[in-house]
Amino acid sequence: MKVLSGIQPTGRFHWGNYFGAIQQYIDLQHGNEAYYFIANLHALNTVRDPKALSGYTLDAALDLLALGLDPSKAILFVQSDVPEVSELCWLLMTGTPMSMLANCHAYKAKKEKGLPADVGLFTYPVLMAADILAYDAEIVPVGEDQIQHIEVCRDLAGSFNHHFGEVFVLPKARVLQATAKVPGLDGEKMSKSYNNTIEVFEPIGPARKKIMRIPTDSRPMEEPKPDYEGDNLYQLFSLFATEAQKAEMAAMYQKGGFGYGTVKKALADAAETYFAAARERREKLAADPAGVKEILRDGAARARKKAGEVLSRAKKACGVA
Ligand code: AQP
Repeated sequence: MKVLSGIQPTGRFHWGNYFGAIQQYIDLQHGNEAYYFIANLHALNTVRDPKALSGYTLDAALDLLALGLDPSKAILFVQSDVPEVSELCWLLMTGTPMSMLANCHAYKAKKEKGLPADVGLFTYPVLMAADILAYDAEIVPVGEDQIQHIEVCRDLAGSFNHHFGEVFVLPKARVLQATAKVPGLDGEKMSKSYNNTIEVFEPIGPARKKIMRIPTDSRPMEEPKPDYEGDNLYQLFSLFATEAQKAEMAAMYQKGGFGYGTVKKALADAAETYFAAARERREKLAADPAGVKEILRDGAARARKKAGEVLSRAKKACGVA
């Protein structure tokens, strides 16, 4: 299968990015033709500081490699290194109804809040469609928030195929039920814009402090808590725990007589252990930025080859080649 996904370098990756998307990238690099890119053109919609954007881009590559992305198995590259995608985006834009984009949630949310939105945000789903279609991707591993954009991609590809012949492969989203929407520290979706995240490689001290400050309900400690599955702390703990650890924690909630501090400490310990090896790998990788840039260059060359083929297929089909 051909697999593709992109992730924005708008800051450092958080637990939501990891469990919703990155973990899938790593699983799917085995036995598939996998393309993963750092979406710096999309990030330009929010990051307007050039130094920060290039810094986050390198950080994103370091994070992905440290977390287990293997460049001998998957193709890792930076979005702007494949200009064919921007050209393909134009071909798709010429047939995109305004109403379809006006309905997309990222744009709609800004409008509803009365915030000014630019054309980049409005057309974001078309660039995302080009990102996916350029590699004939069949599977797109993502979190729940991206399902709508993949539907837009399918609609645009279907409409292009209808007009010009079978050019594009229609992709499917791959969302893992258990981690489709990882909650943040406040129980809402974990998201940079809600300021409720814990970063994967956040220094241990500050990460622990954030965990210890997670708000909890005020039920007395003695009371059993049979509705533990809806508890934010329990949900976060489950991300890192084995089945046996989860069962033990569930039993504790059902029995009652504990303080939430116990759960917070268990969560902090589990998260620390979970990412310990990746943290070490990241330190080693960070000592060799030239090596990481070489991986990205090689990835871009391989990605351009595939994107070039698809672009020329699309251009021929619509009469501009
Ligand atoms: N909380 C989440 N649960 C599950 N999956 C998530 N993803 C993001 N947050 C969660 C998935 O991570 C991938 C990369 O997403 P992105 O590059 O679009 O990052 P993002 O969604 O912009 O991250 P934020 O923190 O939510 O940023 P803002 O606040 O700018 O929107 C995607 O597959 C996404 O589904």
